[in-house]
Amino acid sequence: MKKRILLLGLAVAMPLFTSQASAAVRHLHIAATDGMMYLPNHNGYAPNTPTTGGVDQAAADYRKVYIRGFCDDVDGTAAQPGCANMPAPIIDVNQGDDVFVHLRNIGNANPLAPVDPHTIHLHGLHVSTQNDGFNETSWEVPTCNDPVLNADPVAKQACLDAGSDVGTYYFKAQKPGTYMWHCHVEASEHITMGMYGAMVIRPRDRRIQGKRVYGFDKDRYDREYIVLLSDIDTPGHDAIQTDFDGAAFAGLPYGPKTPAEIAEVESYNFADHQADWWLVNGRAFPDVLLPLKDMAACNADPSRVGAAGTGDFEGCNGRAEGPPTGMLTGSNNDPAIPFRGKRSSYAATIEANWNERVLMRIINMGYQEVPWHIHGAHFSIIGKDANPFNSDDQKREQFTVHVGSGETYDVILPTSSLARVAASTSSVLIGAQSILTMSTKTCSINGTRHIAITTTR
Ligand SMILES: [Cu+2]
Repeated sequence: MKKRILLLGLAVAMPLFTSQASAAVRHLHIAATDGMMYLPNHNGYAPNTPTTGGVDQAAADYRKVYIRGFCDDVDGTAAQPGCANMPAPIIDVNQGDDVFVHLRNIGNANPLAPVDPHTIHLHGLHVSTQNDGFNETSWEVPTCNDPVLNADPVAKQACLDAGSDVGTYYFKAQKPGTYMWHCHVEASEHITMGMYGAMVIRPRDRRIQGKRVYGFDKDRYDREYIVLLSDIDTPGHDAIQTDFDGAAFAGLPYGPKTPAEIAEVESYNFADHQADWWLVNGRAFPDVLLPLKDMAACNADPSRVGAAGTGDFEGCNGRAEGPPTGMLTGSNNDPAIPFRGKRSSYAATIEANWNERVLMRIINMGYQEVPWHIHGAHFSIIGKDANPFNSDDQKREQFTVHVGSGETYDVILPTSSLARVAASTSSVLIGAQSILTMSTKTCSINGTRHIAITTTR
């Protein structure tokens, strides 16, 4: 009898082990809504590193900005209006997976903002037109949370019962590499408002999964980081927050408003986008030095719902501390799913040991080309736009890569390339920690704003 039980146990355990490694059917639930984020108005606090400890953050040091975005809907019912995270959760799947992305449009927390449909465009994937998220040639997901339906509970319930606020996108994960995804409704508005995130497809072979970008020995890495670049034009965010209403904007508690600022909000045109903040993983310097906030805990906090009807409520992006987030339940990034290798996150501080290979998945969702530069080191570009470079190109070492809008680069930095770390032989440095910090700084050259991407350690 004992033998039979043991055999049964083996028969059950083996398929489970195999299925975890091979292709899977994944259901990812994502909600579209609004939120608030914080941009640092200062240059000042001590960075929160393992050696300096905490930070001193005052509310007055931040500019609160309205965003549109996405958040993890967990089981398709969990998300609440106002939970938007920027960037959006990472879609992280394996080659061969059948991926169903269920988009639920839960509407706005801010009653002043325009009510809009949303979509998901999987940038770089070879999907059908129907699955492309370009609403003019396919379809869009409306919300049941609009003023008309909210005034008619019976009609609202019928809308919810019919599932009118949910749409499902499907794709077969094919080419490994780094991608991005975003809403494609009124793209110039919805993207710049924050509706975008990173996407990763990992090579199929389970023996190398999580350790190789494309499945080859030459793209092996020890740690991986998302480097999602974007920019913000705050008057556009103020315009959407108040539905282009200058008087409502003047009433918001974000410092004095000049007549010119009020006029800009009233007449704002997204075609005139001119960034005034530049972000790495949703953060402007010096906030890139902070650990990420625990978005799930923040969104569950009932006290963050602000004054009703004003359009000014508490946001979850920025300022606070907590474990890295941006993970999407049901993906490889879901902590509940066993996964070999280091997971990606939107953490903006790279920590690595001597003699490791650090992968940066660089994604540009902004309007401007960004020269990404690492001080005191050379790196190799091992792939671009989900295509591996050939061996000779991969061996060529560079210290800057120019990342255009809508492009992705996979870059590997061997920490052994870092100057001055190698005070002695590598064996002496085992256990020592080198911290690379990604940050953006703006500067003015001949009256034009430029971005300097710098790394310090
Ligand atoms: Cu949208």
